[in-house]
Amino acid sequence: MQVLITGGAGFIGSTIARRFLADGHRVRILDSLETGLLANIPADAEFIEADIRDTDTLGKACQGVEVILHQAAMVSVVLSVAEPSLCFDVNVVGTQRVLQAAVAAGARRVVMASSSAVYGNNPVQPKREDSPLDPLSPYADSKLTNEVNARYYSAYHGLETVCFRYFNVFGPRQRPDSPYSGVISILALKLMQDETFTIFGTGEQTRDFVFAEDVAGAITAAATQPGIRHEVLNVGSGRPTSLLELVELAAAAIGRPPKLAFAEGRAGDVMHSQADVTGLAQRLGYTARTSLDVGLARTLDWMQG
Ligand code: UD2
Repeated sequence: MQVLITGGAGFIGSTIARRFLADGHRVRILDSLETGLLANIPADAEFIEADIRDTDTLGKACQGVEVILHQAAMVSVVLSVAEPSLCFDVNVVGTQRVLQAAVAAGARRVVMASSSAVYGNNPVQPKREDSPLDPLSPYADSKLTNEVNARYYSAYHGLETVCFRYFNVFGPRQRPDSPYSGVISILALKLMQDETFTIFGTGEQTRDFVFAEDVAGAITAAATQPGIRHEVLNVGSGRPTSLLELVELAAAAIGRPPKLAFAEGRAGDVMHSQADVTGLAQRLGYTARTSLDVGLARTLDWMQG
């Protein structure tokens, strides 16, 4: 089938692109290259450099497309707090345009990236899709609004929609070069360079780390499964790992003791985050398979070139 991946030059989008090409699908990528990289785009994919808010180009990019895998977004929570209007414009207006363009072009389905951020500081563990929501940033707010919009497009325009609440996604091609990069990419780089890794808080906070190729597997199921109208599903491993455990695993994989420093916890950091993944298994028959050890080893291999 022909798919369009918005944000396909990004870390997650380009992992999805590789998976769909390997499965024999035709892949078109639309990306502004704001945070995505040209080097991430597979040679066999068609590439259009544009922002999702550019309705004319978006409309053309949707022509002949059966399923849209919408990953483009402003992805930084911290940036969203500094620039809430820009976050709303890119994430909410941009996503509304993707949904509208999908309907106009006759696309069947949109699978889009939401976030565990919608749960905020809700202390319930693991988080179920029907757990209370507590969006605490413009970013979380934008992702929740997109879920509501997707439901509307499904109910009133017959567009099939799947919203995936990603937990902490990691893997090859994740950028370690910003202070807000995923913790695994930062930690791996520090260990490899024998530099000090700073733990914010006690290190006892837990996260649900899910390997990007498993996310691509879940997206494949979401794109191909018949009989979907509107779904909102967690995408995680279902397992909590503390930061201290993560450091130990990564250091063992690299074979060098870590140099650690501790600093005050980040403002707004949630203490524990774990996905209930039964929804994903029941609705789409998919469960993430890659263990943290294996995923870490593959990420480190990639970083070491
Ligand atoms: C993740 C998402 C974010 C949002 C949020 C919702 C990533 C990269 N970010 O943020 O987009 O969806 O979940 O809750 O997946 N840490 C350190 N040292 C470092 C960097 C991080 O100790 O150098 C800590 C950090 O304070 C946090 C944990 O590691 O406790 C994970 O940090 P993160 O930035 O990878 O992801 P998170 O969960 O804050």
